[in-house]
Amino acid sequence: MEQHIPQPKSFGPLGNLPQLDLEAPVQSLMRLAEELGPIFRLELPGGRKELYISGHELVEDACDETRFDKRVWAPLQKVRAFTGDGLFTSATTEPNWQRAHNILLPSFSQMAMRGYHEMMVDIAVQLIQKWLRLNPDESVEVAEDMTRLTLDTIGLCGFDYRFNSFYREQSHPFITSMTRALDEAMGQLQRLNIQQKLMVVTKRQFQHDIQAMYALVDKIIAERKAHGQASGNDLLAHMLNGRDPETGERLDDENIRFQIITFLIAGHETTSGLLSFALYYLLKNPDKLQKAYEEVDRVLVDAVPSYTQVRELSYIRMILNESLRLWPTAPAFALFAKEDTILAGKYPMKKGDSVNVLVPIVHRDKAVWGEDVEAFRPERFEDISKVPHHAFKPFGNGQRACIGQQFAMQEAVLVLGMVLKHFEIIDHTNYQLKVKESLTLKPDGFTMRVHPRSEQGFTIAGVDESAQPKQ
Ligand code: HEM
Ligand code: LEH
Repeated sequence: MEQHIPQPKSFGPLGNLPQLDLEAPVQSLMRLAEELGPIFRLELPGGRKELYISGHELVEDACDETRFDKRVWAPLQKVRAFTGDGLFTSATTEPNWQRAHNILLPSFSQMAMRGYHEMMVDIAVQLIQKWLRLNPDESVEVAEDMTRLTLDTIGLCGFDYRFNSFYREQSHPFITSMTRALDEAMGQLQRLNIQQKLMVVTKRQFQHDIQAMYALVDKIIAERKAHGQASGNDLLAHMLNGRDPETGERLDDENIRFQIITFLIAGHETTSGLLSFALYYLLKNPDKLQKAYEEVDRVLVDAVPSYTQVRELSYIRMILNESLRLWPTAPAFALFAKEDTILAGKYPMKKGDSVNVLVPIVHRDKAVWGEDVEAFRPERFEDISKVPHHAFKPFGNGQRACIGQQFAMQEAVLVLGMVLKHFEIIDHTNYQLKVKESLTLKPDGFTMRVHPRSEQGFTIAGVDESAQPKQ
């Protein structure tokens, strides 16, 4: 028997928009899921009808790749204005998706991570040095510094380009354009066509930002070509020189531009949010923080961590997974039915019909995670065989899952490990979590204090910690 799907009362051409906080659409959707249950429907401007799912059975079934595939849904269509048929915003059936996937996969293997290690350390040391030079009464803007770090890391590892964000008070101009363009892309989702047409200045700014992003990327490509296309062994070298092993084809120049913008966006926003949420949860859970200190003191015994030591930080990795459970920084993805089917044996779907997965609610499904879903408990990830993988989807699904997952985790473990090795972290404002939304999620207005932990005064890349002011 066909099942009823709840939908809140809708308001003419605005649909269900009045029920949503437009500054925080994902959190509005989370609230609706809590009220209406594991599946509900919304009507959005432009006559768009969307199904949102968040129960583990529905999500597990929709993740069956024989029947469902990634949908480049409305938010991604908007981002596509500047990432074109790059990996993140192309349909699986577009020729450049498979081509780029085949060419770039080796750049994200566990083997490749070893090659990025020195560069990741280079940028992490810049963060540590900046924090070591603070006075005791100064505080750190957590998400802002983490964004500096993750942008500089993908810039250096991916393209041998230094954004040098730690030497700038304001964001790098690429980030200013990128942030504004992403905000505008998300804003467009909430406007009626007529409103959109009238926003002439906004539209002009959007086009200006897109051109500014293209200009930086084209400069990076031109400089590499000028130094001999074959130089380097980074992502850009693989994009320029790689051939699809199945067909022998290369990526064309326009697609390389889209891929670079994709990697600059994807490569830093989410990882920066992850590190920020992890620090927030550690501040609020002193017993977990203590366990983390014990691990870094035991494993990180040298001035800078080795690749192998980073791999040994298993509790730090569990902390990051638990942070991704509570606040998956890429909070939603969409799937469509490849043929007529019945979702979880209950909900008939026609070929092309789609569902949007609300990841933060899937990650709070009590049926699989237990009653204490709101508690921050990294120990859930201790025994990998006990993790309900079908209900843990922070990196998406199947062949369209995040290609940068290993990269993100390697970087985040390294940085969180180094931060905890060097600093006592202090919740000087008794920060109350407020989640800011653009394409991704981050703690809003989150600051903390950091005090050097070392008594004996070890050195890191030339900075003597014993020279720091003592409390
Ligand atoms: C795709 C999450 C870091 C590059 C995805 C998807 C998710 C995700 C959920 C699937 C989106 C969808 O189905 O529509 C995350 C999270 C990260 C992270 C939570 C950090 C904590 C990274 C990094 C990179 C990256 C560091 C690159 C260096 C990509 C790309 C795709 C993708 C290129 C598209 C893959 C494809 O469809 O072929 N990511 N990501 N991500 N991510 Fe990430
Ligand atoms: O749900 C959203 N918008 C609604 C409309 C709203 C008014 C309810 C809709 O249906 O359009 C906003 C949700 C946006 C979530 C997109 C998450 C994608 C994040 C991926 C980041 C890219 N990345 C980074 C690293 N790897 C990939």
